[in-house]
Amino acid sequence: MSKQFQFKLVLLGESAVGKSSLVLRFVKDQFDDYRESTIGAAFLTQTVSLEDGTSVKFEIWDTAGQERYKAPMYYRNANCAVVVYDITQSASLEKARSWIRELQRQADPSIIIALCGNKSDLSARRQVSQEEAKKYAEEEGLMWGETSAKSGEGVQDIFTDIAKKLPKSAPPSARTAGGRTATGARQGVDLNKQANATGGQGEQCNC
Ligand SMILES: Nc1nc2c(ncn2[C@@H]2O[C@H](COP(=O)(O)OP(=O)(O)OP(=O)(O)O)[C@@H](O)[C@H]2O)c(=O)[nH]1
Ligand SMILES: [Mg+2]
Repeated sequence: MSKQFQFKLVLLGESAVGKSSLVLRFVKDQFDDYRESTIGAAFLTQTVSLEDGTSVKFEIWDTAGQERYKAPMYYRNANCAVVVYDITQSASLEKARSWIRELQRQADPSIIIALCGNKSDLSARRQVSQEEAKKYAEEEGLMWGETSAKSGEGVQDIFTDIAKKLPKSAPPSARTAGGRTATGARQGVDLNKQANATGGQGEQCNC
């Protein structure tokens, strides 16, 4: 059996940039033109198989972009974050920058952050250039990519690139019980060593 690792991933970004649509494309390969705005957060899981024979199970927290639901608990202990903006709305990149600043200040220092420009199928209405977003991502040491939850373009790539980048093991000296390092950073949990894997597909949590 191939080795499977488990990581917590959080999606953040302004309302209507397409966070839930990205997750729906990634997990079920579907798209809805009319999606309800998320209330609280939704929890889903999806597994990515890598070429090296390992697989990564993402525990995904799809948060609500509306300000009234904002809560740091969703990014606390996250191993990775996908911060989404809409390429047709420059204000949504500003919101993404503010999320990134918050993650840099308050999230686990080892968190891997990917900046994701969604709705690439609407490039005729583009307000955020690839150059601008890429330059910012490079300056901040973030992964970056454009996606279209509608066409599916780039969606698998962004999650697979994150899966490849996540550390699959901690140095033995840094490893302590519960998958935490001495610095408190959460490492991947090797599911082959767990009696019961947690998390099911499509669970909804309005907490
Ligand atoms: N054209 C196009 N529309 C998209 C794309 N992704 C999402 N949408 C549309 O954008 C709207 C908002 O999408 P959601 O996925 O609900 O956005 P969200 O970021 O989850 O919003 P909140 O839950 O309120 O934070 C919906 O009408 C989607 O159909 C995309 O890649 N291209
Ligand atoms: Mg949503």
